[in-house]
Amino acid sequence: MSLTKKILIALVLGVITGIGLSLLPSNIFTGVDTYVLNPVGQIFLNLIMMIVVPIVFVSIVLGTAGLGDPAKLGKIGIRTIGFYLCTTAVALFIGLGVGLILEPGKAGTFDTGNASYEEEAAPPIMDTFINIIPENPIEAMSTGNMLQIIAFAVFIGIALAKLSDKTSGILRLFEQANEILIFLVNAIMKTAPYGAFALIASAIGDAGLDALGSMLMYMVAVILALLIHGAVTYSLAIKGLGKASPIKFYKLFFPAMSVAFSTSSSSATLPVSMKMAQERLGVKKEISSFVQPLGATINMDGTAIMQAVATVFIAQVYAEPLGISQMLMVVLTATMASIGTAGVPGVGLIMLAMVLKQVGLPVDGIALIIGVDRLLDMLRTSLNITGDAACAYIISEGDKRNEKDKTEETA
Ligand code: DAS
Repeated sequence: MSLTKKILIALVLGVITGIGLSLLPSNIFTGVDTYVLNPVGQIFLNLIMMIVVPIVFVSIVLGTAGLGDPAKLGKIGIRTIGFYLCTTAVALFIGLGVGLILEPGKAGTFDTGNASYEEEAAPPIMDTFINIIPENPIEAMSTGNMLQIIAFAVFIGIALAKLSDKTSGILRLFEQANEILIFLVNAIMKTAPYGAFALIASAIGDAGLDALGSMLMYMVAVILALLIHGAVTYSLAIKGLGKASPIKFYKLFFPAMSVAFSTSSSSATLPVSMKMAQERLGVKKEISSFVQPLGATINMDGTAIMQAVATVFIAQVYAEPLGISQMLMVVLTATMASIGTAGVPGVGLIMLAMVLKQVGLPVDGIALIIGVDRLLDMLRTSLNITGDAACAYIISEGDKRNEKDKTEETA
């Protein structure tokens, strides 16, 4: 049986188990979660988080060195960031539109009196740009600062490309390190069904059917917007720019989406999403190794959708309708906010506090949605990494067409 089928079955069984546990006395769920679900889920998470930093660093060094010409790297960088900013802005408009049409904040009564949320400070945007260059690359790796790891790896890769023959031994070392890491990804992926089962059962059991019921319209609005963005925006881009079948793209990339769903972490899914893009979608390694790690950090369209819907939902609950200028501010703030935060579980809520403050809405409103956020985080993280892979695929296919045209010209 394929890995995809095993993960799908594991997820279905996990949902059933989670619903079953939420119907039992809470102490039973607590016991099962503490001694079974959480340990299994956390071990799976730790296994893939263990290789994120080494695989991102090694892949980007090899990818950058493989591109050779820094000018080509610059071109790919501009196309990548352009694609990411455009799709995130589209995602935000879709989220705002669905929120305004479905009006989830008016679909029931919500207890705003006791709602309180202690916001965590998100990094100021300018600091994020300045701090992309690491003072201490080893500290960047030990703290998992993805943007700094990417920047350092790009410098090393450019140096290897420029020094070429003088450092061929080092390049070979990186290639062999990459082989080791790919072997480890394959081995760890065999545990994915168990991890997926445990994580989804724990998330559903923890949320409880009551929370799911009262927040149903909010969840429907977020899920609908996520589906529209995936089925329309990305499909049009894959078809129009990538000249490929979106259905085939999603079928081949699905295992990575399921790992993202299970882990709620773009960064943790990176080893698998790069493996699927390169081996199944045929994305050139040097492009995948640069575009996807960058995307896991700065491109979060699924998160942007949640933030747009949540902002409209909170505005409706507190009866503070959003004006056009406030909605444009949501688009700008949420697009910029996603750049500085790593792809880890729950980061979307940290950024949401920034967006709400920017448009003058009560941050305490986050307390209304936090109960179902982990389940939505699973779905939006799957969309986040799909956008990264779609971008890598489109840029890779364009690069292949350019090379083919050049070959035909010289022939
Ligand atoms: N879990 C985040 C990610 O890894 C997204 C989010 O929190 O919204 O992409």
